[in-house]
Amino acid sequence: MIALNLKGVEYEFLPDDLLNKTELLLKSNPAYKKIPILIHGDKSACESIVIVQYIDQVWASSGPCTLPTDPYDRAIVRFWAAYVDDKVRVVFLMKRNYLRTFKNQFDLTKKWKFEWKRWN
Ligand SMILES: N[C@@H](CCC(=O)N[C@@H](CS)C(=O)NCC(=O)O)C(=O)O
Repeated sequence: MIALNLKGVEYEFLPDDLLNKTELLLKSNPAYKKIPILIHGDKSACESIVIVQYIDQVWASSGPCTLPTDPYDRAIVRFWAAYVDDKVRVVFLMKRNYLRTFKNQFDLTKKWKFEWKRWN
C-alpha cells in the first residue's frame, strides 16, 4: 500500500480473514496462500518485494521510485527484505506460538501473583 500511495495509484483494499482464507486469496496466491497480493486487472503478483518491484516498473513514470535504481543498492534492499522475511518473521511466529502454547501457564502465574499479594 505504501508503494501504491507513493506512486499515487488508486486502489481498493480487500481485507481477508487469514484463519478462513477466501477463494480469491487462494486462487491469487496458490503457491504460498499468503498476503500481500496485488491484483492488477486479471493478473496477480505475490510476495512483498516482487509486488514493490512490479509497482515500480508498471508505474515507472509516476511518483518516486520505491526501490533504488542502482543494481547493487537494489540487491542490498532485496537481501534485507529476504533477511527480515526469513529471520525476523520466524522469531515473531515462534513468539506467537510460544504465547499460545503457554497461555494457560501465564494465566496460572497471574493467579499465583494475585494470591501472593493477597497474603503478603
Ligand atoms: N514472504 C511473504 C510473507 C507473507 C506473509 O507471511 N504473510 C502473512 C501475513 S503478514 C500471511 O499471509 N500469513 C497467513 C499464513 O501464513 O497462512 C512476503 O513478504 O510477502
